Amino acid sequence: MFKASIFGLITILSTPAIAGRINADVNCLQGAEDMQFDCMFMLMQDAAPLQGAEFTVLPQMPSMPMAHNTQPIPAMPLADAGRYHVPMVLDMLGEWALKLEFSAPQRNVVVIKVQFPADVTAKTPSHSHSHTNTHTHTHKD
Ligand SMILES: [Cu+2]
Repeated sequence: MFKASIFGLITILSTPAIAGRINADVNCLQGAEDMQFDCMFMLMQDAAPLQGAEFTVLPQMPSMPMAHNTQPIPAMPLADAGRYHVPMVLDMLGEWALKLEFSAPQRNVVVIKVQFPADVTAKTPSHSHSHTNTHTHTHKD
């Protein structure tokens, strides 16, 4: 028992610093076409802009899980640190959950709910478990 806890402590100390949760803000602007939106994601991790992230965005409608056949859209990094652009074409307005699936800097999933078109800015919910769709979105304007 004693040996086990010492081993555990050593393991924790020798593990490189574990990166914190990714916080995402999104601001979607009306694009040139009616149902086209230009979404700008601002990513933070460990209180710094997250650079070099690789992720896709899958728009889903929580109220109609099977109704929309959407595909993940790759995010393109912008010159500003921690900012990424994702062009999106939706086939319906309403509440969408944008599922960010990260492959770098580590595998991670973050979900942001956005109301199109009424509310074009949204933040990650303030608690974790962001890979589930059970949380509610609170606005912090
Ligand atoms: Cu729908």
